[in-house]
Amino acid sequence: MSAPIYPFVPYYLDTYPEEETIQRAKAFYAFMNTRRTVRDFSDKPVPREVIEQLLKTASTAPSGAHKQPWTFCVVSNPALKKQIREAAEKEEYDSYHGRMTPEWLEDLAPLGTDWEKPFLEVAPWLIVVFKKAYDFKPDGSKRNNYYVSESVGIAAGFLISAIHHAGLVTLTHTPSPMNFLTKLLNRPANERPFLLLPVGYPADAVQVPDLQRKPLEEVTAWYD
Ligand code: IYR
Repeated sequence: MSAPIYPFVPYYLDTYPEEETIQRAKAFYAFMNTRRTVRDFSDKPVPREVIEQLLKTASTAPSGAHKQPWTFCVVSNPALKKQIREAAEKEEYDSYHGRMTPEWLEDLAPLGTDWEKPFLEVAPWLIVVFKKAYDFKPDGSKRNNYYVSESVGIAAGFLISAIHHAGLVTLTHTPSPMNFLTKLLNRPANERPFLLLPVGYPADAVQVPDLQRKPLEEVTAWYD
């Protein structure tokens, strides 16, 4: 069976005069530039409906051949969060005590991270993003997905932006290796853990490292 052909429909997008376009670009930058990775969470609850809406936004991301090769596993169950924390900390302990190179540890030192991950229990929600290497057809055979990491990375970016827009915080946690998440969340063979995003309110009087972002000149090359 070949894939269905989409009918094409008109697309209407609001566009703006040049000055307003500039103002909108500036305003969005100013907003996004207030986003920070936060590692200390409040245990204040966040309604499930908020998380549902954030995930709908994430799932608007473009993807290779529109395969949408992602599953967002959403964990609020305290016992499961505890299991995830224990398994993540076990891996992280080994990483920080021998698996990471001295150079890597030196690069991380200014951020003050370590193997302990209390946010995995304190944050009201954990979103574990899985990428689908392939899909299953109704007969159980495999159907390929394309640019899976790119697609899921973009969806994760949308999700992080949506979290920020809702006045919530997150961090991109990548315990390594991550296969314990496949087991604990009972995921099928075609899914691989990609990122773990705790979501919640920041802890009272939270602090973040005073880091600077590279200026535009350092991150761009122009070919006029
Ligand atoms: N995954 C570990 C280590 C870590 C690695 C990088 I690169 C970071 O930017 C931050 C942490 C951890 O979560 O602590």
